Amino acid sequence: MTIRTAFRVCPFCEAGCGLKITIEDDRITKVRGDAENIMSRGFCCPKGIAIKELHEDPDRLRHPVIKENGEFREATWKEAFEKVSEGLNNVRKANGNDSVAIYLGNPNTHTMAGALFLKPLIKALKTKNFFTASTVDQIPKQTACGFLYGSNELIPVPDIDHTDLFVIFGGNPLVSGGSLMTAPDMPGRIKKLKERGGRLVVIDPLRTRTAEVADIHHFIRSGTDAALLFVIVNILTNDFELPQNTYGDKLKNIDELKRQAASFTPEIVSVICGIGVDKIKSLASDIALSKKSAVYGRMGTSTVRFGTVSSWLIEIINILTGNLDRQGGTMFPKPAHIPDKARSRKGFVTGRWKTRVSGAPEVGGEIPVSVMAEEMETPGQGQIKALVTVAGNPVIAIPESERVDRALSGLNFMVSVDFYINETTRHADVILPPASPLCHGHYDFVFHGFSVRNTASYSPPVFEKAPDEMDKWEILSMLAMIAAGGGPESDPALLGRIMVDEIADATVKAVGGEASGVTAEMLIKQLSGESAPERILDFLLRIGPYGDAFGMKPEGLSLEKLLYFPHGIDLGALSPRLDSVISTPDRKIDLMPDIMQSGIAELKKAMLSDENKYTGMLLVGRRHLRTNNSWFHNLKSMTKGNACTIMINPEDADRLGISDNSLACAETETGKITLPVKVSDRIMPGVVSIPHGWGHDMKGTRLSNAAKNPGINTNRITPNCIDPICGNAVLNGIPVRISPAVSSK
Ligand SMILES: Nc1nc2c(c(=O)[nH]1)N[C@H]1C(S)=C(S)[C@@H](COP(=O)(O)OP(=O)(O)OC[C@H]3O[C@@H](n4cnc5c(=O)[nH]c(N)nc54)[C@H](O)[C@@H]3O)O[C@H]1N2
Ligand SMILES: Nc1nc2c(c(=O)[nH]1)N[C@H]1C(S)=C(S)[C@@H](COP(=O)(O)OP(=O)(O)OC[C@H]3O[C@@H](n4cnc5c(=O)[nH]c(N)nc54)[C@H](O)[C@@H]3O)O[C@H]1N2
Ligand code: SF4
Ligand SMILES: [Mo]
Repeated sequence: MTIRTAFRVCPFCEAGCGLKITIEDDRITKVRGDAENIMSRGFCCPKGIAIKELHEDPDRLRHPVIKENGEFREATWKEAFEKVSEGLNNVRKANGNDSVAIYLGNPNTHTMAGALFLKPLIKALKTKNFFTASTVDQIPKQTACGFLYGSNELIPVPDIDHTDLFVIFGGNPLVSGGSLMTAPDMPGRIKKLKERGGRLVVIDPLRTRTAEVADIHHFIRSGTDAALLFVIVNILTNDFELPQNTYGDKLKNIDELKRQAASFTPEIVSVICGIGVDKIKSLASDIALSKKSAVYGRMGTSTVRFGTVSSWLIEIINILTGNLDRQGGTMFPKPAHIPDKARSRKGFVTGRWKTRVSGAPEVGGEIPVSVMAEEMETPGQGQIKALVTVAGNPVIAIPESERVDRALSGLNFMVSVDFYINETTRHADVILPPASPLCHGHYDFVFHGFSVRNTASYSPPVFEKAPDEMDKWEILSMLAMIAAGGGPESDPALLGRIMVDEIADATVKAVGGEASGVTAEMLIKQLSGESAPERILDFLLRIGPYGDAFGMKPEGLSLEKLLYFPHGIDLGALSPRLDSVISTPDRKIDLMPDIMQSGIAELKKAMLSDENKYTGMLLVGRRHLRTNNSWFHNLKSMTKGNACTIMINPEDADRLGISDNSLACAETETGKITLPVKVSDRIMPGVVSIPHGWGHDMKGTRLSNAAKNPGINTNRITPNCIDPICGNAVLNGIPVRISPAVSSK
């Protein structure tokens, strides 16, 4: 028997914990947290351990499947790509480029293939109908940061390891692992924060696990954070002396900001958000008086009606207190693969085009998933008739999910890159499954950029894929080449070579062209790495800010060096770098971007005028430690102790005649669902909570374990409402009617 140990960064959430995997004769016998990993130091959660189950899950597709007479059958890759080529080309030829849409799901951000090989695919498709899970997630934060700092990629992260006061609005990092804040071992980090005398404040309508370990938890009525944040801005600008000269003359428009904030007083907003006047005042003064504070917001402040305004105000608070770009505040990481180059100063714009049916604005090149169904249903030039999905489950993930489901069933052609036949991919004509995550290497191109510490880490493949399997990057290359007019017989390695050539040419240009004595061939010859993603990574690391500059700085980073450090390389704490990254045309921060004005006007109408105030029940979502959006319910260990229930406060339950473990109905303008009740004082009165990602009872899927305990999809009743500034879906703070249901027993 041969026994070996492999180290692998977990690809399932943004924390990126190190895993230690023991393998005996090609079988995984143990998965544990890697005690030596420089970021996670042995921490991992049950999802990381479940990588073994995912690897071994018999339902996970090992071969492409093609639908024939309504049933999937196994096919060869050749057959599958021929069918894709024919399907996509027929639709495009007959209806134009926009008739083919693409939807990218969340796990793309967790693979090298997703980070590198989707861009060429999107470019080759030449479609305006480009959708991602960002518009049911973080796009408000990206939009706010885009307008403030000039790029939607410039999102500061809370420096949790050095702050004195960490304030979380609508995030539950103890369960989610943290989002747009890569900080594995959140329990350990919070413990350390407290040990050094720091404090954690959580604002959430649910007493979450994170709220439980907080020094202060405020229940907030969902959807009202924007008003509360405005009060804090009002108090900060009026009652406190703001730090002078922190940003030199970089800040613009503070007077207009003050003017807008003036309408929001603690007395008015207290009634709206449900937090007492004194508590609001002391929250504001704590933020103002702490030497170092980091205010942070996630899903609860993004996926709400005023998500962009809330996300913007969170940045504003960090700026007003001088905490943006300072240790212990919020900072911009410096990942190893992004060269320090002159940044574009074009600034950030949105709305370069509008969607065909309802005129929703483009943001960052994409359009909101909330309009996907209507763009499929509505006839006319540009109607979506074919869809490519990559690592996504929009039938579960997006509002008005039953309508999305119907819309997908009406398409002329659909291809999915996924290893499950789930609620979405069951509509596909062809499913192209990438090999198991353990068969490809991993470097976090996305989340090294949101890390609370600068680090770099590469995990080589743990297993070789079977000869008849394809890696995700190869599948995406094939799709890109097919979309670009190449045949189904293309060589997937070709695109990788082209991409390496392009980076080499740009690098040579940046050093002054071949006159400098450097040629593309010289650089390419020195690359190491077996696959295209590895070679691209090696290139980017070597020209990156810590790189070996192709031997000119021998102590610098390269792929080879990363391979020597299986537990990761520490590149140091975050340090101030606003000056070098800010990308606005005048290099200033406009505190009051014009685009916010319409949102503020709406906010005032909805919250400050009596006739528009909503006082009924509100619905919010939640996450469980043993879930990963919609796709972990097929793993047995992930469904233990984890149920799809509606959580309701005892006060509301009594008033409505609903008891624990009974069934209740939740009804919105979109639909009605019935689900088991959990009565709990963890949820505040007036708000109910239902987890998302469930609803695995649809015909035609191949999710045998998930189907045993299907739960119900909350997005069946999520109305199709968007944050008008960036088109993000409203998933929290939804008006809902709750009533007892007759038990079906
Ligand atoms: N275990 C697990 N981990 C995950 C995932 C998963 O499904 N399961 N999903 C991953 C993904 S894709 C993401 S984006 C991240 C999300 O990461 P987080 O945002 O940290 O996770 P959520 O649990 O969605 O936390 C949102 C919180 O906002 C609260 N909330 C709802 N409405 C409001 C409101 O109006 N105001 C305030 N202040 N709070 C509100 C909810 O009660 C909830 O506790 O998690 C990632 N990690
Ligand atoms: N009501 C409500 N709705 C929500 C949310 C909420 O909080 N409330 N959260 C929203 C958020 S934050 C998100 S990010 C979305 C998630 O929505 P999506 O990203 O659309 O869906 P997931 O459930 O993450 O499904 C991911 C799919 O990718 C596949 N997959 C996993 N790894 C790989 C891989 O390496 N390659 C390929 N090709 N496929 C892979 C899985 O099999 C699964 O089918 O849901 C959103 N929807
Ligand atoms: S916290 Fe996230 S990265 Fe860490 S083991 Fe769990 S799922 Fe994996
Ligand atoms: Mo997400």
